[in-house]
Amino acid sequence: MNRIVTLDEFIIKRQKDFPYASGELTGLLRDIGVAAKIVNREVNKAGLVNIIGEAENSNASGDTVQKLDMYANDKLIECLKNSGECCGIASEENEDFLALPSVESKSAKYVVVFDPLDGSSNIDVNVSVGTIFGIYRRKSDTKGKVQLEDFLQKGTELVGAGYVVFGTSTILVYSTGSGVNGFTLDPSIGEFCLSHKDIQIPDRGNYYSVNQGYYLKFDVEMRRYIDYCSDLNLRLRYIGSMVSDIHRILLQGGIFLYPNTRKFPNGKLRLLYECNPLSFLVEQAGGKGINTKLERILDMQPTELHQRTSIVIGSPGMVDEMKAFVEKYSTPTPYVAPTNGATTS
Ligand code: P6P
Repeated sequence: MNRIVTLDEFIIKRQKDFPYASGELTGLLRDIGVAAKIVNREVNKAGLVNIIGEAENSNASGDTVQKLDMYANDKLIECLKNSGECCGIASEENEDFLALPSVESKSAKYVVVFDPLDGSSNIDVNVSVGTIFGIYRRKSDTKGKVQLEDFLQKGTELVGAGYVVFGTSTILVYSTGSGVNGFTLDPSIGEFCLSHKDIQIPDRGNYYSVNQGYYLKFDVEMRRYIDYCSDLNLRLRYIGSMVSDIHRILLQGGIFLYPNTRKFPNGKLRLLYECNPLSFLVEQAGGKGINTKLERILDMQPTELHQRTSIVIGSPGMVDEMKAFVEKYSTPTPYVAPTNGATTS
């Protein structure tokens, strides 16, 4: 039987691999691990405690906020204050970013973006949900307050990212830029234990993940690619919780698509705290994440906290294949001559 390696032990050991690491990121990751355990405790008994059901308010994106979302949001913020390594957070559940008070007059170097409970519409029907987080080094002067620019950073600037899937078991998967590792919570000892070492996404897989209900609202090239997946007899799996769909694809291969639709012309999913952290992880595991304009997700320059994007993410061989469909079938935007009388060369 393999020796148990806890998340804390792994984080500390990995810190030694970075000669200049001073422990701040270690403290931050441990805070997130604690928050995950606390949220797990409530998610596991959500059916028993009166925290299920729609809260009276909605979040910045206009989604109805489930009480468990708010609970998870509050716990993550509370835990991120512990080590004093985080100076600000941006959450799906908060309209604006939050500056966190300094602890023991530390000048914290990091900000954290997160979706506290992704796929929360699944809560009432006991289907898996998840937390997604991304960690950036702040850009603004550490002597001053955290600024919006600290959050509007490209995904390539992430120093760490991860997710927690609250499913048949609770698994925390993260990367700080040197590979992806997964830890399963052992409730009997209250520890996340290394269970998925150095995750590598297969080049291809038997799954494709898309909301088939919007098929007729997708652009033609997307519909052609989805037809192609169906022709290949790939299996359609779509949970309605991105983090759960991506977890399957990370382990078994496949492709997840949320293209633009008429209702969401720029895509529905959020760039900062859904697509960037998950694309960082998938790329670290050897996969790819692009938008339907074929731009690499991590290269996109965010312009607002709750910005949305289309996304196609997963096995590299399958993302490349989808790109070929877009290049072959997308109808180029018709050229409209300038009407100001200027001559076109
Ligand atoms: P739809 C959950 O609300 C979420 O943000 C993702 O986790 C999920 O993949 C997607 O939206 C589901 O959206 O429009 O298919 O219900």
